[in-house]
Amino acid sequence: MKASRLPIRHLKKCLEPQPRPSYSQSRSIATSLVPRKTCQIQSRRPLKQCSAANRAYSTTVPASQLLFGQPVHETHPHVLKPGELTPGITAQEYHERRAALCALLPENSSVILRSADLTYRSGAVFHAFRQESNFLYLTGFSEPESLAVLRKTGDAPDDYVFHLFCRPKDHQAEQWHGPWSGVDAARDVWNADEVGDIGRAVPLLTEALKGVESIYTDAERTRNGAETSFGGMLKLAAPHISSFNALKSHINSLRAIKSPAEIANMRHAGQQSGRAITAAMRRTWESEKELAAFLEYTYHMSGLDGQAYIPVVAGGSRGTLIHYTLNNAGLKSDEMVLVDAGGEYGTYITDITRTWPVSGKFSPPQRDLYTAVLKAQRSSVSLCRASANLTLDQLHNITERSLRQELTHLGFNLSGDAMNVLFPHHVGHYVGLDVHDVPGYPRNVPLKEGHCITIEPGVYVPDDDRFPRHFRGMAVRIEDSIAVGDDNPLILTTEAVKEVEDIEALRS
Ligand SMILES: [Mn+2]
Repeated sequence: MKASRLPIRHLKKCLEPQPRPSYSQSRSIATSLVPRKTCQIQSRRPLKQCSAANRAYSTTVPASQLLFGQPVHETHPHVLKPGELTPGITAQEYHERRAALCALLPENSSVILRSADLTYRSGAVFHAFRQESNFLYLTGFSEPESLAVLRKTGDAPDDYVFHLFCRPKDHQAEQWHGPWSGVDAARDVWNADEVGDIGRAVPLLTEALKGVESIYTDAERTRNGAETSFGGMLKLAAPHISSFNALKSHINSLRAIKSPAEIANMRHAGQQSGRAITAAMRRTWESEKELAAFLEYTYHMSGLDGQAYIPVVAGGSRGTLIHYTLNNAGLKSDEMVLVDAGGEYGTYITDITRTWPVSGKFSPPQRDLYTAVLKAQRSSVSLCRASANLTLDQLHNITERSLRQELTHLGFNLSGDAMNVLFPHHVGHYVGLDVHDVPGYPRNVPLKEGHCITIEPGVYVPDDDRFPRHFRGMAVRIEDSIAVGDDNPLILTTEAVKEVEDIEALRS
């Protein structure tokens, strides 16, 4: 992919300090701190814009002395390498994603992405902000109250204009709410071609959508029959457009296949999470809460962003409740504990489940049931390769057949709906930026290199007379996150041990 429409020397020329000094965060980022690769993307901007910017921003302030709404390399060199906008993902890769999306769309179309909203727990108490996943995937920009527009302008990979509208710097407001990045940084760090104050969204959108015939967006224009503020804004800005299309399936087809950098992030998340879970298995825990707290603490301390989702830490028969998340009961030494708890790194998640005996040693029935699930899990994991030419749905059926065979050997009567009772969920789902990634992307697609999925068979035995007494109330789930390879699966969570001998050896 060609990255540059403007030679570097032009960029450098337009970045030279100018005689009229004024405060600027942007020039020093571009000159002294953004690496060559990023500069190449910045040079996608036409020369006339550089010149215009040049007049407005003329003096340099080291970016490392500035505050942004999220880590940038200059302020957080321990988090981001030069050229990266989010951990592991470069500005170049974000540009390539935008270009790849625009290449899928017809002429004279535009993509509009609306950032996530800050949500409130009660009153003024807010939840941690998480950017809308497609917005994040295409921009790397993690702030609420933002709009991104991609305007396709031609057929070459570079032929699009990236507009990013966000909150302008406001020192008084930022004193209360914490820093945000501002309009200049949207251009100079996040490489938008056109930027503007989100407060002027209507005139900015009007300009951005000139000549556009169809819009691709998943932002709601109406809700419960009433127009949303986004819908109203679009009506004012582009009354001539009547062709609206869902964006999701187009982005899903890109997001479903992970790049090497994305897989590296997920491998890191899987490795650190796996190590934390193995460390947890070494110890005897008296309560679900302590075990959950240990994992969350260890994820943060090992450099991960934190937990990828509210974990399940379920002792004994609570493990039969698939989404048990109270995590507040005591643990008994003759029971197993089921832990579904993954960490997140660079906004990429890992999904992992292990089940082990609280005492560190399996009782004979615990060992039998555990081994049955492990055999089915291992054989399905080995099929996560393109050369097997299987879909997730087919893997589910294969896993169910192996479980059926194993459980029959253990004396289960599997007539009627027994398998649906014992194994009530699908064997897996896609993983990536989201735990259930690319929602709506079908599970009947043959798996290819770069698909990332989970394989997570489980058996949950209710207190029901038709099942052998010594298994009743037991729950076992074993889950790994896997990157599908051409001829081999890459198990992303392999550091979490799962063989019976390995689990028992942790306490000896
Ligand atoms: Mn899962």
